[in-house]
Amino acid sequence: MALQAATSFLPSALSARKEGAVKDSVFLGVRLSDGLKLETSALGLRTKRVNTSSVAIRAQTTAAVSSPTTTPSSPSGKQTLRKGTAIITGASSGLGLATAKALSETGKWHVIMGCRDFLKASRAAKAAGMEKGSYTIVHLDLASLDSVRQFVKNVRQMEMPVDVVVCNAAVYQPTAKEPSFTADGFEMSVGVNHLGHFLLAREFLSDLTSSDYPSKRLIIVGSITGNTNTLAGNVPPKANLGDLRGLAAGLNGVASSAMIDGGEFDGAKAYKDSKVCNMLTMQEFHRRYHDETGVTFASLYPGCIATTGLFREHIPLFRLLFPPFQKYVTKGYVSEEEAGKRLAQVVSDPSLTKSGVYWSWNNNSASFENQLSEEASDPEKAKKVWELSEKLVGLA
Ligand code: NDP
Ligand code: PMR
Repeated sequence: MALQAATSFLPSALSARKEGAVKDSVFLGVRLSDGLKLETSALGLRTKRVNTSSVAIRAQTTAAVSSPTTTPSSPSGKQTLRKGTAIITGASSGLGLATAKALSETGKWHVIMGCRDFLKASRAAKAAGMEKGSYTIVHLDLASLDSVRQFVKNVRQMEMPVDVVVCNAAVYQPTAKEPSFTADGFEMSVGVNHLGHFLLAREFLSDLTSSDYPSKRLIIVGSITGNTNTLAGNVPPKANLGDLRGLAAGLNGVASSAMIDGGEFDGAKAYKDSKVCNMLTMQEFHRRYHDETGVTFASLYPGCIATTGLFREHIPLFRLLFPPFQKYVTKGYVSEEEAGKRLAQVVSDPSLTKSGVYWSWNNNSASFENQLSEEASDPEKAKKVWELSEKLVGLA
C-alpha cells in the first residue's frame, strides 16, 4: 500500500512548486493541503600518547599510540602500514556511524568521532559493536565556530596524526517555517553543513599536509539532490545559489536574507544549496591544494539512505513512505551499512585516490566518477563561495 501511494505521488511531485508557507503538509514534493491534486503534465606523525584527562575532550578511549607509517613487523621483514586516523563529523548516527564502524572493523583505522552529543555517540558506538580502543569521541558542534576551533585544538592535543577528514554531519529542515541560526548568526543548514565544515576543513589542511600517511584525504559528503542534472535534483525546491548575495551579506536573516541566493527562506532549498557548497568546496580545495599538498579531495553521493535521522524533522507520512518509495520506485535506496562501506572506500580504498572526484555507485555497488551539475561544477562560483565563506568564518 505504501508503495502504491508513493508511486501515485511521483508524476505530480515533479511539477509541484513551492507556494506559501504550509511546509508541514508536504510529502515527496506534493502539498497535501492541495487535496492531492495531481498534475500529470510534467515529470604529521607525532608519537606522544595523549593524556585524555588533561584535555578538554570527553574521550571514549585513550587514543592509540601512533606508530611510524611503515613498521617492520613480520618475521619476513615485510613492512606493514600503521593505523590511519580518520576524523568523521556527525558519527553518532546514520552514514557517519556506519562509516566509523566499517573503518574500525578493519583494525586499520582509529576513528575520531566529532559529535555534538557525547552520550548519544557513545551509546551508538557501543550499540554498533565498535571495539573499545578503535575510536575516540570528541565534542564538536558545527553550529558554533568556537566549537569548531576548540575541536581542532582538542584533536591536536591528542597528538595523533590526522590522515583523513570526513565532513559528514548535516541538518535538514524541510518543515521549518522560519529559519533558525547558528551561534554565529548563519542560517542553520548552510551554517552547519557548509560553513562549519569549511572552517574545520581549512584548519585541518595543515595537519593533513604534514601527515606521513601514504594517502591522506579530505572528503566532503555531497548529494544527488544538489545536482540539477539528475531527476532527484529537479524535485522542487531546486538548489540554486544565484549570485550569492545572501551569502555575501552573512545569511543572518536580519540585514540579509537567510538564503544564499537572497530569496525567501525555504529549509529544503537551504539544505540542497548547502550540498552544492560542499561539492564546490571540495573542487576548490582540489584546485588550490592538491598539487602542493598531495592530499586527495573527494566528494560523493552514497545512495539514498532513506532510514537515517536526516529526515527526523519531516512529517511522519514522509518518513513512513520515503524508504519504500526509494526501495521500490526509484531503486535509489541503500542501507546505512552499505552506504557506510561506500564512504569507507572513499576513505581508504587504494583505487579511489584520484582527487577532485565526486564518487557515486551503480546498482552493482561499483564506484564510478560522476558528473556534477553545471552549478555544482562552476569554477567561478566555487571561487566566490570560497572567498565569501572565508570571510564569514574569520579566515580572511
Ligand atoms: P543523520 O541525521 O543520521 O546524521 C547526521 C549527523 O550529523 C548526526 O550525527 C548529527 O548529530 C550530526 N549533526 C547535526 N548537526 C550537527 C552539529 N551542529 N554539530 C555536529 N554534528 C551535527 O543523517 P545522514 O547519516 O543521512 O547524513 C549524513 C550525511 O549524508 C549528510 O552530509 C547528508 O547530507 C548526506 N547524505 C545523506 C543522504 C541520505 O539519503 N540520508 C543522501 C545523500 C547524502 P546528532 O546525532 O547529535 O543529531
Ligand atoms: Mg528524491 C532516481 C530518483 C531519485 C533519487 C535517487 C532520489 C534521492 N530521489 C529521486 C526521485 C524523487 N524524489 C522523485 C521522483 C520525487 C517526487 C515524488 C522525489 C521526492 C523527494 C522528496 C520530497 N525526494 C527527496 C525528498 C526529500 O525530502 C529528500 C531530500 O530532498 O532531502 C534533501 C529526498 C531525497 N531524494 C533522494 C535523496 C538521496 C534524498 C535525500 C537526501 C539528500 O539529498 O541528502
